[in-house]
Amino acid sequence: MAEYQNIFTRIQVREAHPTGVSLGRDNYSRVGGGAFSYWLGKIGDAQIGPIHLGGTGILSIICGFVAIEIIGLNMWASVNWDPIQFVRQFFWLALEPPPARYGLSIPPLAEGGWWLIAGFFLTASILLWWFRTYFRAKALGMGTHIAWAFAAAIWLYLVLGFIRPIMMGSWSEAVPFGIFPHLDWTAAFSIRYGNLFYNPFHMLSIAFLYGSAVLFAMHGATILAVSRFGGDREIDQIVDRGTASERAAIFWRWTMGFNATMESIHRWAWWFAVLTVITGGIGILLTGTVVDNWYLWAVKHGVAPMYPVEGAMDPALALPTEGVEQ
Ligand code: 07D
Ligand code: 07D
Repeated sequence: MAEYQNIFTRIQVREAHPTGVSLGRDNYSRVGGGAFSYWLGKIGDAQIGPIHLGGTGILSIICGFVAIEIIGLNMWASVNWDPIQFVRQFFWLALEPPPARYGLSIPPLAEGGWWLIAGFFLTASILLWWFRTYFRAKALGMGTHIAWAFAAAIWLYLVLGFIRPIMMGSWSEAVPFGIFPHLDWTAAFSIRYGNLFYNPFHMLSIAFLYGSAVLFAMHGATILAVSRFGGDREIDQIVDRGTASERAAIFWRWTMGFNATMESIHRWAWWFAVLTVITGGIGILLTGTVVDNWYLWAVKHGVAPMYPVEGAMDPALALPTEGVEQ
């Protein structure tokens, strides 16, 4: 049976890859042909490697490894070094930040000291990886859009675990390491500060998050739909607008009256994704520092109604409706 193919479906070539343009002193990163994977070829390029690690890459991996070791060993110690319990309870295990009484001082290792050290190495690892995205892009003569989008995510990460705790004067404000413990922290944070839903920057962050999903779906679908006309060659379609780009544009004008362009859709996507974490970071930074209770803030600004002093009923206490199984 013939395999479904369009220009988008790549034929998997098995030979030494072309060396391409000269990269000057970075040419050495082209050494080796890498390996080929048939299955990776189904979801992306079949070629794996060669990978460029460089100084920042190696240091980043070492720091990341140290952070994961500290987190993992602390979690394992918390179940008395029982390997079975470590696996069974893994999702619930945590390495918690220091208790509030230590403020921003250095606590004993077992009372948050390890958390501080792990946080240091994780942050070093993430920042070193950032430099890698920046300098690898420069080496290829690319723009640095990826590095700046990553920087936006790092902004939220730093607000959550570093900047806001410092402004609040206590490491205890920061997020614990652990799968479910960090969800508990997220829920507790919302309740402690009067329901994050009323934080307008949380609202904005959600709008950009949902918007990112919608834009990604619209763009992915549009390009797939016109790839039979060469639409996946997006750059060709920008310089010399062809039938694919034309149809895609007409489709969106027909259905919603307006269309992005082959170029602008990528700016829409970039800004929506980046603004999710930028607005999110602003929202978290304001919480507890400028606004102590988002519900009361919303009442004050006419966003939410005040609960009636009397006559409000807890819905959980309402009598069961007839016919509804309890
Ligand atoms: C798909 C790219 C790949 C990345 C993956 C994540 C680790 C952690 C470490 C056991 C989309 C790799 C995971 C390296 C293992 C230890 C110590 C990205 C993709 C697959 N969260 N969060 C998850 C992180 C925060 C929240 C999952 C990190 C805030 C909610 C995963 C951070 C708040 C839910 C995870 C971080 C918050 C999750 C899947 C850092 C508010 C979920 C993530 C460094 C923003 C979901 C059990 C994913 C879940 C989930 C990682 C921060 C809320 C474990 C690394 C403090 C409500 N978070 N998170 O796919 O299933 O991302 O949790 O800031 O429901 Mg989280
Ligand atoms: C965490 C950026 C840092 C990540 C980095 C990655 C590694 C691993 C691994 C390679 C995610 C480092 C990576 C170390 C590498 C491998 C394998 C990005 C991060 C640098 N909320 N909420 C958001 C919704 C509620 C709460 C944002 C929805 C409740 C808190 C988002 C709902 C309560 C915080 C969002 C909802 C609550 C948030 C996150 C619905 C809980 C935040 C955006 C429908 C009961 C965060 C301003 C993001 C924020 C945040 C969505 C409900 C609490 C838009 C849809 C009311 C405390 N929430 N939320 O991209 O910015 O995160 O808030 O109910 O801190 Mg929320």
